[in-house]
Amino acid sequence: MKRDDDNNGGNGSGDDLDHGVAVKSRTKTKKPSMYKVLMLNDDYTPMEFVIQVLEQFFAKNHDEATKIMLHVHQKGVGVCGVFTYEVAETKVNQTMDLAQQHQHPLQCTIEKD
Ligand code: TYC
Repeated sequence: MKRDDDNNGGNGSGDDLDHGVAVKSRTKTKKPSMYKVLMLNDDYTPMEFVIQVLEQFFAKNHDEATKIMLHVHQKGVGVCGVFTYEVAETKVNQTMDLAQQHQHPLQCTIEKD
């Protein structure tokens, strides 16, 4: 999908309509960089806890959460979602805080997409 970034209403020329006066107004918008939240496998965190985290903080349904958890369990690492930096950071903190409260060693990290 093409974006009309130059805030001139999309006439494409960056100026006003054709009345002989060119008035440029251009405010460039930039798409934010996106970041993956990765979940790491360990030998101790219960599978059901990982599924609960994926449902609670990453808005996955039970089937999606189970699939991601099993992928991490088998491959060692998996993607929970892709977010702007602040959102990714919040989800990592929520996950690690809950894991710590339950004394599970679950780890997740952020990686630039
Ligand atoms: N390997 C864990 C177990 O067998 C389950 C697990 C899955 C742990 C994914 C962490 O990110 C994880 N109980």
